[in-house]
Amino acid sequence: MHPMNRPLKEVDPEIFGAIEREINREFNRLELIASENIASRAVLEAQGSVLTNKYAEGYPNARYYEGCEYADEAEALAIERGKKLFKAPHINVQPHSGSQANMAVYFAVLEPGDAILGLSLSSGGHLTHGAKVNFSGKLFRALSYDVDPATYCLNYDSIRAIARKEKPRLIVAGGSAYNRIIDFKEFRSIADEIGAYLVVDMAHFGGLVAAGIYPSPVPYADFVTGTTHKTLRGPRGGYIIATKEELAKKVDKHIFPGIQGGPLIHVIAAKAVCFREALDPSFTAYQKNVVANAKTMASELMKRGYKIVSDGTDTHLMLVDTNTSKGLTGDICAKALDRAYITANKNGIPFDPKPPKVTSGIRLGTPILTTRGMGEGEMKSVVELIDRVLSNVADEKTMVAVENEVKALCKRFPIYEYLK
Ligand code: DSN
Repeated sequence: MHPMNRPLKEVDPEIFGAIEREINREFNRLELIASENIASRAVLEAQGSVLTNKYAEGYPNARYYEGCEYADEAEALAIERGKKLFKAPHINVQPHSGSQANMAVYFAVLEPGDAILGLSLSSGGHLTHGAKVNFSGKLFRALSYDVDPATYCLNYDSIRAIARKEKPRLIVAGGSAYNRIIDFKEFRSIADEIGAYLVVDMAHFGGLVAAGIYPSPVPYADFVTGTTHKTLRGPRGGYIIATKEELAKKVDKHIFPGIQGGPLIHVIAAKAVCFREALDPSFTAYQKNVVANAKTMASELMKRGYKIVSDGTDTHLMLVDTNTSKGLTGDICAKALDRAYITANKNGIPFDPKPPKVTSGIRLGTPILTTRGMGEGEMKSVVELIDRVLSNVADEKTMVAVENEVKALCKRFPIYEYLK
């Protein structure tokens, strides 16, 4: 047999071991990172396929390489299903990530130095919405809006006032830690008033939109960008929806050849699988449970005296103000939880005085626990475990006890059995 047939275990025991350990980590821990999910076996199979071998620069039926007929099949299916899922006239499934999706959109319609207006990082925006350390803040004149200091929700009057004064060429709605329904119609009216493009980054809530349980930005935005690996539960990657024909052409050119070369056809095939799974009615039921679980988690935390930013959630995620609730930084809380096998991330809260590596809060999300099949009863148990850890962050005995309870809970809701 050709030596290329040797299994990973034999060829590279170190990488094989790291993957085995990651499987065990995912199996045995409560993953509450709001931007993560567990991709299906079908998604993983497509992503781990020989399609990784193929160069297919260009788009279906218009490639710069020969031998692309099966790559075309995969990408055409991803496009067809993506359009159906989001009721969109055009979707580009080639962005390697959400950041690259946003970059291609900006490059398609802006010149360096143009002004963009997005949600500030500390109010829940993403790096690519104009953060100083990001290309978006370096190449463009980045302006930001914050959440309202009283409600911690978006205040459209104040966004409109900034837009009128600064006249950005492009407005971005959406974010990574904002968990309330966004009024896209209102954003459209603000953008129209000043002749700006409207981009909605639905990387986080795209799965909820696909399931029809969060308003779709597609009827309002010029571009909608997103990722396939978060609530959508597919492979790691991005996509761009363009709602007007001339913008579709521009953005396609700016993905390839603008900022990317060969598309990751194996990932695009996995995106097609993800869209197919998301078109199934069971996906709507899943997303309903994701949001119901997040609401239960938020209200149970509040019952125990925790301050949740904006006092609840409409989505899959919430921000816990750990400083107000417990006098603890987000960093200390996230580390203590991880020690007890509960994985979350520290996260700045709106107007956070603490730096991003410390923060005053943590972000919690329910996509993974829900994929595992957990429901209301389990959310209550998880909150009880979180509370025990955060009330005893320096007590190793508590950590061991919680770790054991987490492992027992995870055993009742197994994942990836076929890999064991
Ligand atoms: N890094 C992602 C998140 O965790 O929300 C945003 O893309």
